[in-house]
Amino acid sequence: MDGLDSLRSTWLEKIAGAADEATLEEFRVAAVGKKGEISLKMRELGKMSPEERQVAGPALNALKNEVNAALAAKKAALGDAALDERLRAEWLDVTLPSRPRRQGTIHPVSQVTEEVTAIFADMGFTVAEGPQVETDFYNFDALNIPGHHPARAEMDTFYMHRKEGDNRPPHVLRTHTSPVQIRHMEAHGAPCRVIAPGRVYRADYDQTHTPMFHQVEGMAIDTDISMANLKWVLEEFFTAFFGTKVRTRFRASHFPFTEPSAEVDIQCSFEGGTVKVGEGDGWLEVLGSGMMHPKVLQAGGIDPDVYQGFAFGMGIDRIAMLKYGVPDLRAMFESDLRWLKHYGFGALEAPAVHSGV
Ligand code: 2U9
Repeated sequence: MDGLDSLRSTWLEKIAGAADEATLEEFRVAAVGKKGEISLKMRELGKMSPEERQVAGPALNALKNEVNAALAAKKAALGDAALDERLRAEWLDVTLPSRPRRQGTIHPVSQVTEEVTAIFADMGFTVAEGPQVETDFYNFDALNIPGHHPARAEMDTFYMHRKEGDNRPPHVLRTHTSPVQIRHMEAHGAPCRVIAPGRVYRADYDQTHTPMFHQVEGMAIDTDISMANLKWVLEEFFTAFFGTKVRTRFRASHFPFTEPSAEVDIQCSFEGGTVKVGEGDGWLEVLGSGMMHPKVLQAGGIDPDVYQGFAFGMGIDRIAMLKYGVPDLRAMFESDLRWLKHYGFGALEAPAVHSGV
């Protein structure tokens, strides 16, 4: 049969030069597919004489086998090359350090709230929370601050808007966390030991006041509670909080919700413009306190003839500034990222009272 040699060399060359699997498939169809060049040649065998067929048949079969083998070999080679290319392109170094990600910090107020909570928890105090929008009953009346009392005006209260004709008593933004404790007494009764940390609001803005600030108040109610217990708890608290023995000084004072009442100073030194707590012979006022007024116990549903309690309140922001050297109260709540990066704590590096850091 004529032309088998050139057919062989044409197809073997084309197959060897196929750049990808799609081209190879085109060649397969054109060579050995149903209407391919070699298949058409095989059909010609029928028209031949038996002698001619005996020569041409095996030769064509051999050619077809050879082309099929070349196709298979090329297909495998192209597959290997494609895999090599993927492995090269998709290579990944899993040992590389990750890209830096912006991370937030723990605000000093959050940090100090955690510390305060941990210290009081050690002394058996639980944490209570309550609404920031309060009725004037819980914020004032229950705390022995009646309508005409100057403390209502003194506290620079934010009143919630009322529609005209709505004559319900006003809601206020709580001016202290004391209402939380009234609600706690109502719900749980006595005896109890509880602290109430949280946001409070007063319409006041200057170097040492922001309209929103943070307080922690606490109370302990039982049948044999006295000012002595109060003094011990507060000294224990300040000593743990500042990590050094801190003495306290009680000065007689007046609050509507406590009787007797005392303002509490902590021992400190003022040298070179810095305040150091727990040393020197200076005093710094940080806290108000006293024995809970019988009327306040009564408002919380507790019998003042059976129970007494001490109560105290202090500004979290102020003790945070003292402990961590924050100079300006107002910057605390400006959400300046540079300030937060400087004064904030890394989530994994925050000092913990229990780890002694
Ligand atoms: C109940 C009864 C009594 C909490 C108290 C103070 C005194 C006080 C101030 C400290 C600095 C507020 O953040 S501050 O401006 N607080 O002087 N707080 S006695 O007495 C209570 C609380 C709840 C039921």
